[in-house]
Amino acid sequence: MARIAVLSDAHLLMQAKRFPDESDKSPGGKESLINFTRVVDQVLKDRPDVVIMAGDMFDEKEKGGDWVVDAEAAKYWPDIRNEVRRLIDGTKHGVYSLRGNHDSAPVLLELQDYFRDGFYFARNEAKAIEDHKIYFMETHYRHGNYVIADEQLPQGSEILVMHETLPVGPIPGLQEEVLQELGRRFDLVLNGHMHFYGSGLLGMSNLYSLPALIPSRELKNNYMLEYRWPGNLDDPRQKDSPFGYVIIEGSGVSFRRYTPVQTIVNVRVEGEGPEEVIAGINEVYSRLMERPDKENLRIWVSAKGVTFKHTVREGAEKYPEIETIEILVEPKRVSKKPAELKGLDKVMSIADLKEKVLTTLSGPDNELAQALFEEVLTDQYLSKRMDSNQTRYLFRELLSRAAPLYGVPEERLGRFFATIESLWKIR
Ligand SMILES: [Mn+2]
Repeated sequence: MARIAVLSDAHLLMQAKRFPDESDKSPGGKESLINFTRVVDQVLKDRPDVVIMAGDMFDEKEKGGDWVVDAEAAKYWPDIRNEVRRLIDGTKHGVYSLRGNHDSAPVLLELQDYFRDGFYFARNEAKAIEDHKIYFMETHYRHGNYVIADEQLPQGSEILVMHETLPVGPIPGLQEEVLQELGRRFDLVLNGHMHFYGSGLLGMSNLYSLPALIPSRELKNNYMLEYRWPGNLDDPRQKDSPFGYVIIEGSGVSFRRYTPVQTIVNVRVEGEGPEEVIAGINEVYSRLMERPDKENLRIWVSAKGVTFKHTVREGAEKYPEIETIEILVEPKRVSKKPAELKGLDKVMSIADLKEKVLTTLSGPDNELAQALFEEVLTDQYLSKRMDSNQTRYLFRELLSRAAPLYGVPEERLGRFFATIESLWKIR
C-alpha cells in the first residue's frame, strides 16, 4: 500500500517582483523558498512513496494583474527545481501535479520535460500508482456558483484530486450537488484551493480540503493570530496554524502541520475616523513591539474607518521593526437608514435583528454572531429582492456553514438557532 503525500497551494512565484537589479529576489520570495526547503525536509521524513501536488504550487503571476515576466521568475527556478528534485529522488514514484487556477500549463509541461522521468503533469486523466487509481481533475475554477456538466464528471477511480471552490464559507462555489455526486463516485475526494484543512465538509465524510503548504500572499481567511482594536489586546485570537499537507495511507488521511518561519498576524482596527484608526494602530503596534518574536511577524492590516491606505501606512511605518505586508482600508459606512430587505422589513430590519441578537447572546455565541453580521450577513451578500423566508433560510444556511470556521460545535449552533428563532417574529 503506497504512502501518498499531498501538497497544495504553495504559490511559490507569487512574490516574484520586478527589481532594477534583476538578480534581486523579494523578501517574501526568499522567505517562501526557505519555507519550501523546510517543508520538503519534513515531507521526506514522512517517507512517502509518491508526492501529489493538488494545484497552485508554482503560481504564474503576482496579485494585482502584473504578469511575472521570465526574468522575475527565472531566478527562483533553480531553487524550486532543486526542491522538486529532492522530492523526486526521495520517493519511489516521483511527483504528480495538477494545474490550479493560478498555475500555468506551460510551466508544468516544462517541469515535466526538465525532469524527463519523475515529474508528471496530470490533466483530466487517471494515473495508476501501485494499487491506487487516482484521477486528476483540472480546475474548473470560476467566480460565484458554478457546475460541472454531468458527462464531464470523472469516474472509475478510487481517489479524486481536484482544485475547486468549495461552497463552505460565505463565498459560493462549485454546486453542492456536483460535490455530492463526486463523493458518491470516489472513495476519497481531495480538494486544493481553499487554503485550509478540513474533513467531513458539507456532510461528506470522504471530502477533504487541503491546507496551504506554506504561507503566501494568497492567505485568504487563514492566519495564526488576530488582534482586534478596540478589543482585548492582551488576548489576541489564536487561529490554528493553517499550513501543512496530508499523508494518505490505506483509507486513512492525516494532517501534517508545518510551522513556517514567519508568524502571520491579522490586525483589525475599527474607528470612527482616521484619528481613531491611527490611535488603534499605535496601540496594537506597540503591543506587537513587546513580542519576543517581533522580527518574525508579518502583518496584514484591515482598517475600517479610513479612506486612504497611506494614512494607515504612515502609522505603521513608525514601527520599522514590524513588517507590514498588506493594508486594506474600508470606509466606515454610516447608513442613515438601517439596511432593510424587501419583505423582511415587515418582519424586522437587519439592524434590529443584529441588535437583538447581540444583546441576547454572550460569550462565544456573541462573537460568532458579530462575525456573522460583519462578514456574512451583509447586504453585499443578500439580494434585496429576497423575501423574509428565504432570508431566514439563507441565514441558517450561512450560519451552519460558517460555524465550523469559527470552531463552534453543532450543539451550540442548535441552541443558537433556538434562541434567535423567536427574534425574527414581528415586534
Ligand atoms: Mn487556487
